[in-house]
Amino acid sequence: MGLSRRTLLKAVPVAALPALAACDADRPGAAPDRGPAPSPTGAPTRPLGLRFPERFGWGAATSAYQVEGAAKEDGRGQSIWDTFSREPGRVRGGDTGDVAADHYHRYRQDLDLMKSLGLTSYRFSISWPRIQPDGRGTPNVRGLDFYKRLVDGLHERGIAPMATLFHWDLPQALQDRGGWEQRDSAGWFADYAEIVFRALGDRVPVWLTLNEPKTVVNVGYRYGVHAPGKRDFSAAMVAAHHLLLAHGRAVQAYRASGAKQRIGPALNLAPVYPADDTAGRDAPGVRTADGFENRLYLDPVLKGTYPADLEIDPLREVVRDGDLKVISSPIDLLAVQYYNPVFVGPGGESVTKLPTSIAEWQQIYPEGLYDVLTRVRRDYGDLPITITENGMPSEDELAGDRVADPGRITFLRDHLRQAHRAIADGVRLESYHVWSLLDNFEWAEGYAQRWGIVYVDYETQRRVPKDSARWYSDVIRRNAL
Ligand code: IFM
Repeated sequence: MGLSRRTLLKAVPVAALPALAACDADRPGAAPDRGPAPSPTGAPTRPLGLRFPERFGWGAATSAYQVEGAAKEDGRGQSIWDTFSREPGRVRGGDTGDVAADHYHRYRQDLDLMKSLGLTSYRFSISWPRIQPDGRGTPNVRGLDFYKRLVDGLHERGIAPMATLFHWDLPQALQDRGGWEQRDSAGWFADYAEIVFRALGDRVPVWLTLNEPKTVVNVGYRYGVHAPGKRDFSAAMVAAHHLLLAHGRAVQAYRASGAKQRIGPALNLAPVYPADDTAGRDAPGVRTADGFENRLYLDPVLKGTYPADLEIDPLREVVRDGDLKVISSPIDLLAVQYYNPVFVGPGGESVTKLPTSIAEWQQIYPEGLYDVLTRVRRDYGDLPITITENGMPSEDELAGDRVADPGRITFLRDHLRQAHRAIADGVRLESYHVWSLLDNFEWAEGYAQRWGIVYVDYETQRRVPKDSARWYSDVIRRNAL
C-alpha cells in the first residue's frame, strides 16, 4: 500500500479558520448536545421530531467506476483507474473496478431498490470512457444508451436523476496526452460535456461538473495515492487550474446547449479549526489550510479570483487572461460534500483530535457540516445548496438477512440534525445524498471499506439493505428526523 489518506493529512501543512460564528459550546472538542442517547447497540432510539421542508430531496450517491463494473463492455475505453489499479501496490488487495457492484447489468434491480427505500433523488456519474473511449471524438452510442436507460428508469420510478460528468475516471488516452496538466483538457472536457448534454440535457434536473477537484489535486497529483499517482506540487497546482477551467467550460457548454435545468460543481469542503481551543482563528497555518481546503475552489468559482494569500505560483503561471471569467461562469447551485473537519496544530500540521471512522482520515464531527453550510452562505452568498455526499465506512457483516450498522445510523442522524439546523438558520439546502447507496470500490482501499447503506455480497452480487437503509427509509417517509 502507498500512503493512506490519513498519512497524507498529517503530511499536509494545513491552516484559516473562516469567520465561524461559533459560541464556546459549538467549539470542536466541546461536548456537543448529541440528542437522544444511543441504544446499547449504538443506534438512536427515538425520533428527534425535526421536520424537513416540504419537497426536501432525499437521495443516495454512487459513481461509475465504483459501482458499474462491465469494464470492457459495449465499447467502453480504458480509464486511468483501470491502469492504476493494475499497478502493484496501488490498491489494497490488488482490487479493481472490473466488476465492482455490477450495477451496469443490475441497474434495474438497483432502481427498484431505490424506489423501495423511498429515495427521491439519485446521484450517479457518467463514465467518460464509455462515452468517448479514447477521450475525444465520435461518441459511443452504446455508452450513451446505458445512461439514457438509467435516466428513463429513474423517471419511471419518480426519482430525480442527478448526474456528475467527471468522477475521476479520466480516459487513459487523455492521460497519455498529459491529462489535467495539459491545458487542452478543459476543451476535451467541454466537448465531452456537450455530447452528454445533447443526449440528456433536459432529462436531468441537476448536472454536476466535477466531483471533488480537491481530491484529484491532492490525492491524485500531490501525494500519488489515487490515479494518476503523481507526487508533484507544481503538477497538482497546474491540474487544479485546468480542472477549474474545465468546470467553467462545461458550464458554458451547458448554457450553449439550451438546456434549462441546473448545473454546478461538487466540492468537498472541510471546516478548518485550530487544534488548540485557546488559539484564535488567525492561528498560524489555519488560514493557509482553509485556503487549500476550501477557498482554492470556492473563490475562483464564486468570486472569480484565486486566494491572494496562497503560495500557488505554478498555478498562477498557467492562468491566462479571461480564464477566471470562464471559471466563474454563473452556476445554479453548489453541491457540498462533507466528511470531516481539519484541525491545525501550532506548526501548521494537521492533527487528529477526534475519533475517526475506520477511514483513518475521517474525524467525525457532525457540527462541521453546519459550519461549512453556514460559512458558504456567509462568505459566498445565498445560493441553493445540495449535499451530494456524506457518510462513513464500517466493518459490516451479513448475518442471515440482516446487516446491523448502528454506527452509521448515529452518524447519519447526527449529520442530518446539523443539516436541519443550517436550514433553520437560513441556508437554502434543498437535498441530501448519503454516500453511498451501495458498498463499492473505495479507490485505493479497494473493497475493504464498506460505505453503502446497502450491503453488497461481492461473491453473489446480492444486495441486502443494512439497518441504516431501513432507518433512512423511515426518515424519508416521515420527512423528519
Ligand atoms: O468514495 C469516495 C467518493 O468517490 C468521493 N468522495 C469520498 C468518498 C469516500 O471516500
